[in-house]
Amino acid sequence: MSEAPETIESELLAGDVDRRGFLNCMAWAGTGLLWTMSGGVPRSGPLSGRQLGKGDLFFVQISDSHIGFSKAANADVTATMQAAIAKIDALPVAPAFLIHTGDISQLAKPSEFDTADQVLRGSRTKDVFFVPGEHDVGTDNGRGYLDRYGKTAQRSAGSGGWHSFDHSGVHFIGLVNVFNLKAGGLGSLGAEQLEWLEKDVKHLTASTPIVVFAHVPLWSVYPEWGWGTDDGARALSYLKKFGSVTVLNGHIHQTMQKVEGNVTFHTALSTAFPQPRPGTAPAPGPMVVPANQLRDVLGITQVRYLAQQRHLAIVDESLSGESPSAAMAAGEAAARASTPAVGAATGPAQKGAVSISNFAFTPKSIQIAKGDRVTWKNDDDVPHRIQSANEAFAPSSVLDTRGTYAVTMMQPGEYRYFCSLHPTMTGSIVVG
Ligand SMILES: [Cu+2]
Ligand SMILES: [Zn+2]
Repeated sequence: MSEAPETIESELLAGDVDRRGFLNCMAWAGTGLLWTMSGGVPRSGPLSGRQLGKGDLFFVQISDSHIGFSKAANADVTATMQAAIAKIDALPVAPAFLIHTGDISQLAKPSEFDTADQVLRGSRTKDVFFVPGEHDVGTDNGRGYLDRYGKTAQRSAGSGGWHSFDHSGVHFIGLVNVFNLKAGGLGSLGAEQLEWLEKDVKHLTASTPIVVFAHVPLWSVYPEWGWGTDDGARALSYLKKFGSVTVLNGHIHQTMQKVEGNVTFHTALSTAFPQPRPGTAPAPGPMVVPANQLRDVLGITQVRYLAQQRHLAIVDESLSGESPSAAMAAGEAAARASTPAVGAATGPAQKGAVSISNFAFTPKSIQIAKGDRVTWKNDDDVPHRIQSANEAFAPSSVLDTRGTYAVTMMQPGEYRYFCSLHPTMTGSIVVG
């Protein structure tokens, strides 16, 4: 082989940008999709064998492994996580480190974290930086996660596992936005972490490139599905002075990019299963695609920092090398076709029974008499957790599919509750 060919950059068409200003992966081509910024215009195109120069940095983001998940959308999430690691190990240049942007596990079980760690240890790249997803902290308020991964946090401000580090002149900040979620809200960073962030970046010069990574998107991707962070804008306000800010997120299991001023916001593919594109299905959650297309919708994200240009280039790559578009469309169509019409559900509801399905409580408001029980049953493929908005009753454990929880209400009144993993899911109990 002679010298590396020029990178071909093709401008995205206006139609690839939706009304919120996100760029969707329409221009996927060849082995992957390169997102880059050039003269203020986002461009994309296939990545050629661009080599690392002196001072350049190369790292890889993986996300949403959901080890422990075993349903129709992917019966073997360990195998696909292994395939992602094999893909990384086969790259011509070894990454300096990996970043895992959360939902390592499905239910935060020690055995699930063990399996994930074992897969990661198999990689030639040994350094991995983590932030948790809501699945990693939902069961035990993050104790297991923090015991295991909190130690990698350098200069951590204590409780939450957020941290920062420097590499090749780039300042990395791992933020945690999956704790203490409030009814009706989205992801949340909280005052303590925001204060820490303000201090953390104060001493840096404006020319320092910043990479922020966190599980739930810091920007409002689709609040209707909880895809955003309540105080994300405040975090970004502390980063205004910097010439280059790149925000890497997971959680939504699909690639999306938005460029606003000097901030480039990007979400990664999952290694476990896809989720539908915003608004294309009745609810978020694991999406079944044709089995032979599963590896089109799972993948990794390569990030190169080119020191000369002070520029980050982001490349998404599916496990198969194919574009995810066709598989996504097939999965979304199947999800729409299999959704029963509203009200056509399961016959007359049992007294005091609340069904959790498609990320909603049905009925949303349930009427019972004093001394009666309310029983929730999770009919979703996704775990949920019932929490009273004002601590009127104890929270449930994390309810996996078909899991149930019941409380007996002794005092008349209206009791609001929500899912502490998906706080946009709210409901109420009216005790007469
Ligand atoms: Cu939930
Ligand atoms: Zn998540």
